[in-house]
Amino acid sequence: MLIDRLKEIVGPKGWVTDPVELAPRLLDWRGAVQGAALIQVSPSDVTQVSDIVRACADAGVAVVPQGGNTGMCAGAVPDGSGTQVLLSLGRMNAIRAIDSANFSMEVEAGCILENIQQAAVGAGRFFALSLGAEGSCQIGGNLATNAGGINVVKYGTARAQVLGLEAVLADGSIVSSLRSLRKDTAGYDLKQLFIGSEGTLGIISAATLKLYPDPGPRSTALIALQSSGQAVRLFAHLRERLSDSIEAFELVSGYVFGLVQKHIPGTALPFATSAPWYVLLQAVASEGDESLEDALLGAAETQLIDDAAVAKNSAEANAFWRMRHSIAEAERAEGKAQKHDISVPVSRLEEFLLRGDELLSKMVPDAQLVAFGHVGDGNLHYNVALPDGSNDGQRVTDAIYELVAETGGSFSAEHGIGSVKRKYLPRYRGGSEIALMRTLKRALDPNNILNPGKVI
Ligand code: FAD
Ligand code: 2HG
Ligand code: ZN
Repeated sequence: MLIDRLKEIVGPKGWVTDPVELAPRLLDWRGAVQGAALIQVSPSDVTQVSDIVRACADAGVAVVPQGGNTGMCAGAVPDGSGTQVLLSLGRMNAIRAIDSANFSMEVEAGCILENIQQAAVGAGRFFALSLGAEGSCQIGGNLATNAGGINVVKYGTARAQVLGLEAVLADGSIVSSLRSLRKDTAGYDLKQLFIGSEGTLGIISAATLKLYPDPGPRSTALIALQSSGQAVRLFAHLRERLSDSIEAFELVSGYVFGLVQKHIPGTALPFATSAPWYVLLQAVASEGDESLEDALLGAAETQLIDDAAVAKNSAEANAFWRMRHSIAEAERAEGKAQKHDISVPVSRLEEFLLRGDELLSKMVPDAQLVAFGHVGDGNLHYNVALPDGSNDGQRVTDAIYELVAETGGSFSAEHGIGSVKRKYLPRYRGGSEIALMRTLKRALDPNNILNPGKVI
């Protein structure tokens, strides 16, 4: 029987069937999608992952990989049938090696992102991926979703942090491309198949990550603005003056920071009066570039900013970032908003924001926009809280996604597709792209056992 075979593979510490213990693993982070599972298995090495997948393939049973379960699209939650196997990577959490001279690090898929960042710092290096869930999300989940976060404007998404990868295929075989090379054109770049595929093409078991030199001290500023369009113009202004020194450039509405102050203890804005919009930005000190303070003074002279607070020390900078990283939690505490993780070219962001305002005020005047995001990447969390009992959710989402398409954007910027956005993929990735995605899925997982019902 499959269940006995799985218990045998992982040993007594490696499985859970108790419903109480399983419960938090079967509900997605937003509390919107509830699943069920035959068993949760937690392998301790890649051979066990391979044996689990082979046993499931032989039995024709689906496998759902799960990291920290912080994903926003319910991709890591099994369906409600109770027949799927939940494969948790959490026990595979070793940082195997740091090669300081090569600026690289080899890690297992279940490593918590924050532990990777700290290990890099311990070796005098910097790992660039950073996001609000970093204390609990795992690198395997980050790579499987091609996570973005706050540092994309300078360093790129999760995909850009990977030199090599090891994955287990749908028949249980192991593909190892765990090289640590910056240049390697020997054949297809196979690791890219698995990055961003949300567990539907293979189970990521380990990765070689790219490290950077320690960027040194940063300047962090919180800036008050009258309009979201001002933020887009400020970004252009500062990027010209500070070039690649900008690590993060985040937009947050006054309403959203109000939610943070309401729900997250010990948070406060450093201004006497509140503003409709804020930008939180971080820049590294770069020789030859203007200082952040001087660039901000220049922006104030041209009325691009209303007020600004530059962090005087790391405690103040951390307090600003704590407010930013707590937004998702504060929004969840206030009640579920309709999420739209969208991106448009930065050059069309202001147009999108203006047209979005117009659309919402006509369509759902009682709705509350819950907007924030990574302006430097053209990625907004354009979330909408509808009044209790409203039936407008679907209509609003459809209209926003159409506007995104008209402004040259994507309806899924950094959270992936999971199960909740799957129905939109054929509309916005139609024709030849979706056909090629299906060809890849069929080739790599002909019996559809890897995370079925997700993405495609
Ligand atoms: P999970 O949620 O466990 O899984 C996500 C998907 O990856 C699922 O489809 C799962 O099946 C698959 N998967 C997981 N592990 C593996 C593996 N080893 N092999 C193959 N497939 C696997 N995302 C951003 O991009 N930017 C942000 O700024 C950001 N901020 C966040 C802030 C908060 C407070 C929260 C709760 C979430 C945030 N997220 C953000 C969303 C989320 O994508 C990330 O938290 C993270 O990348 C998910 O990692 P995880 O380990 O929790 O993955
Ligand atoms: C963030 O940027 C995350 O904080 C979460 O991507 C976005 O909760 C959201 O909508
Ligand atoms: Zn985000």
